[in-house]
Amino acid sequence: MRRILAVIISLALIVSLLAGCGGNKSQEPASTGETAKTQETEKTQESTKTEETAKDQEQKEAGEDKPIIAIIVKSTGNPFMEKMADGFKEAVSECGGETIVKAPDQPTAEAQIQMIEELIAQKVDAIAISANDPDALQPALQKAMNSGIKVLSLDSAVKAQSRMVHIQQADPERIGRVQIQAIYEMIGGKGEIAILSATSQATNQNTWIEWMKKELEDPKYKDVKLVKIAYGDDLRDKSVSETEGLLKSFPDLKGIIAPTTVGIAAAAKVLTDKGLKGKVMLTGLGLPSEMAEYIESGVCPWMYLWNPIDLGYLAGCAADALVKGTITGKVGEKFNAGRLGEKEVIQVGDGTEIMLGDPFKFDSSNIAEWKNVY
Ligand code: RAM
Repeated sequence: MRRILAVIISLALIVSLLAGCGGNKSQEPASTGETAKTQETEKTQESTKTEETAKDQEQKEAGEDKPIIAIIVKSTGNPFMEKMADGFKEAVSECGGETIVKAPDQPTAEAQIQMIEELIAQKVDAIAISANDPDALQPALQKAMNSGIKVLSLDSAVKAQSRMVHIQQADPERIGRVQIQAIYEMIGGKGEIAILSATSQATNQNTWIEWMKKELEDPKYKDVKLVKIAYGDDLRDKSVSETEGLLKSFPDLKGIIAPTTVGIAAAAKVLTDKGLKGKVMLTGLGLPSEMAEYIESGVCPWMYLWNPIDLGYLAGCAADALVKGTITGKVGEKFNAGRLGEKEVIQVGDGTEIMLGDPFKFDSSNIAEWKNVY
């Protein structure tokens, strides 16, 4: 019986390796999201702590060593995070592993720390995290690494000392600068602008905002004034009230940049409801599925993003490569990221990263094509 079971497991393993990690389903550029168009995201059952522990036990008894790979997103109720987790599950499943998805109710470091502690106790093989606060997460993540868990961040980085590698969506300098260039063009080169961000501790938004400020130092922006950075915490209601607050406090406001998919959708709704289309311009980072109506109406003439499914998928492949020892997170290492092709670990600042691609511009000419993709 044991022998038959072993043969079945080996066959399943070979099939999954050919289909996923080992194979190369597509060579499409990651940032175009073309791959996601043709490929339905495979749904792996979300796992609870108890289910996984029982499964882990069963697998050990059967002599099978299936990697348990966890992802902690910023918070629940954010469609970008859901799509990212879908891509992650797809990759882990292709690689023959099991995924645990953890999503805190609120986008706080405290909630994420509690989840890291739970995953350490569960003895998972890897943890991928999108950070709500890089400083606060450091001790818990170091504890995880010291206990032998492979740790990586994606989307919103943790500190270089708290991870083995970070999965970067696109060059942060380009993401930051391009949003200032866009609002400058939209408001005709002068006037007050504001930023509606996510949480005040989010690594990714804060890095992009630093690059926005650097871009604003160019003398060409001498007539553009950044009046406020507001934080909607990636919560829909708070993002709505923060947008309303900006409009009230700055009656001459000409433009809003929201470098968060939750923020931009909330701001677009407020501007639409208040009839401010064309009076207060809007750009930033948005999901085509949530923003299509506002791009088509002209409330947000154009915006940027990358494929969140591919971002999660790349992190899932990288987590598997770390667990299997194909990579250790050192510069110059290469691995096969399934349908995204070969990827390389590069040095950025004091840590290493794996890059997905370029930010993609969505406007009225292409939004119809993308609104059903992600
Ligand atoms: C929100 C989150 C996420 C960010 C996107 C652009 O969904 O803050 O971290 O990458 O926006």
